[in-house]
Amino acid sequence: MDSALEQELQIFAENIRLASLRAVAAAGGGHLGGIFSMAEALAVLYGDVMRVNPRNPAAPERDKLVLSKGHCGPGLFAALALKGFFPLEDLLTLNQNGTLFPSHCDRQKTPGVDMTTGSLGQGASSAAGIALADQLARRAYRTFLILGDGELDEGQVWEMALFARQRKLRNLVALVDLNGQQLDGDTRDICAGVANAGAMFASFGWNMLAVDGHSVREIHAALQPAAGVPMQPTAIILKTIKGRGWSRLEGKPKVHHSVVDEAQLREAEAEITRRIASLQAAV
Ligand SMILES: Cc1ncc(C[n+]2csc(CCOP(=O)(O)OP(=O)(O)O)c2C)c(N)n1
Repeated sequence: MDSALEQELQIFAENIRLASLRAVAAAGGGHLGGIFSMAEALAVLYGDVMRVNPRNPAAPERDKLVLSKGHCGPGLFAALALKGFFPLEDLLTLNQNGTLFPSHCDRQKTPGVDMTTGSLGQGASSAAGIALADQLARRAYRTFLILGDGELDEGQVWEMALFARQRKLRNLVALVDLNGQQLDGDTRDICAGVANAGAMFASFGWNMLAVDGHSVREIHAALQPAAGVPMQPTAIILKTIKGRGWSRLEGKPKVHHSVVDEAQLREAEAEITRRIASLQAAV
């Protein structure tokens, strides 16, 4: 990856944070912790890796993404808006009556959203089904599945892991946002085992890679098709920090859901836009 692309993707990630922050603030609240922790992953996927067309969002010939931690939908909507699927300002209707942007992902409402999610675990099975359909139709496209680490408590994820290995879904890539927190506490206090998500996927017969989930360079390298072993699905463990990118949330406890008032919005906007300016100046 050249440094121009690295810089572009870092800025993309910050703009995902900024746009989802504004949408969540307008809606009165939302899951910024888990949105901010996956911003770099979304930026790499939509900024360079995924073959999608904003003018033809439902074409079968495209890569697909299932955001199984569907409560983080505003992060995905921000990435899609920045990619040109719909105007950025439309995100400010988040969660209002008649909006195309509900708080959780809905494939029947939002162009570019490939699966309806929100009930944790279910998106895993949906993603395996989509990947299987592409495999059977001999379409050479990949399905990306974003899972939360708390979500790994769901048995359905591990049924999917067995199934995907059995069906040799090498076109399926799961990205685990290992931010160490879930709704009501640290994962280590609730289901400590999921901290070993990489070893768990490997033991289920998956190709496994672990990267710094805030390094666009490392994520980009892990997402290259050659990084996967043939005939196996791939799990990429993203080591992340919940709330990354806003000092009020980053690395703090209980940042699963946030209500953002006017002063806090200005504070977060200032932090993020300062980083964007310094990234732009670094050329
Ligand atoms: C089946 C199911 N049980 C409970 C919930 C409520 N819930 C919403 S988010 C969440 C925590 C998810 O934690 P994690 O997967 O780690 O997401 P992240 O920290 O990345 O936001 C829970 C329990 C749900 N959406 N679905």
